[in-house]
Amino acid sequence: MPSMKDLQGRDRPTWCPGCGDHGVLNAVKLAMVNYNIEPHQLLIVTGIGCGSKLPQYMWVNGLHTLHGRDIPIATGAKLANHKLYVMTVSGDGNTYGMGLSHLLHAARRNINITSVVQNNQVYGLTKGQYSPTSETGTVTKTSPPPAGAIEQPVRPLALALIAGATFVARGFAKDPRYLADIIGKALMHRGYALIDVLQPCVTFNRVNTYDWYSERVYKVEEQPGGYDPTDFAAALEKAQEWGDRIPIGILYQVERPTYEDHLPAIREQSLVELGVHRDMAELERLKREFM
Ligand SMILES: Cc1ncc(C[n+]2csc(CCOP(=O)(O)OP(=O)(O)O)c2C)c(N)n1
Ligand code: SF4
Repeated sequence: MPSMKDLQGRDRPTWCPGCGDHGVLNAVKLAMVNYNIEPHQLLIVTGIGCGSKLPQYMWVNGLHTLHGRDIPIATGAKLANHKLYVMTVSGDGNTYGMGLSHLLHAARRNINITSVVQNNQVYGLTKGQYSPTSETGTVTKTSPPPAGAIEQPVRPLALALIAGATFVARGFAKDPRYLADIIGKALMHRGYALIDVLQPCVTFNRVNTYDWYSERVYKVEEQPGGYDPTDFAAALEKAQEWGDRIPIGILYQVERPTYEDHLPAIREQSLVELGVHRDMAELERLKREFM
């Protein structure tokens, strides 16, 4: 079983002091400790953004890819080696902007990967422009006053549910233990899991602060009467609840065959285990036939 110390990276995070990404990093490491996942068993694929630097700061397999393209690359990795735990970690700009179509297709295919989205409602790395989850009216450098952002914000959890995700959850960076439990359960889940994380950007988002969230968040399983995470209608309602009260926890979890389950070639064995058979004579013959 790895310890938190084993997972310590060589580089120290360059995130701003107090950034919610520190909590997400702790939660990922804690999930690996609590669920006994060794570094070689997990691949973290990231896009581009402040939060996407996460695997650089811990001891794990990390793959830093193009902005918005972490999910298709994670999908390829999972199909090549379905015995690996595969997770994407990226910001809301990366995943709900350029990467949104990939998220929807991963959800409907039920690819067995987990996406952790650090949702700070701005573009952090490029200095605070509004993002797909910025509320209408949010004033930033790219959404100036008096109107601010003129679009409706993306509601990612509702979109993921409609697309067919089999695990849909929300965490809060201020509570890494609770988030770690959600991440661990998502990694153990067979199918596409989306975890939206409320991640305060202390430098560029002065509205959605730790205090702002603390006054609003509540855990779904602690609400009066409890909560049934297999109830799709209830999950869809919770996924759209945003304002005075914001639900966190596992909103939805059901079983459905994964994409890999439908592929006989890789169901039993990983492609990486098949080995490469190179018949050079046959290659020469093919070359002569087509060239
Ligand atoms: C194709 C492409 N478009 C735009 C950019 C510029 N860019 C880099 S990071 C970023 C946004 C980062 O915001 P987010 O994904 O929310 O992550 P955060 O920095 O907030 O963690 C953008 C637009 C890029 N690198 N590649
Ligand atoms: S700019 Fe925001 S998201 Fe980026 S490191 Fe600083 S606080 Fe975190």
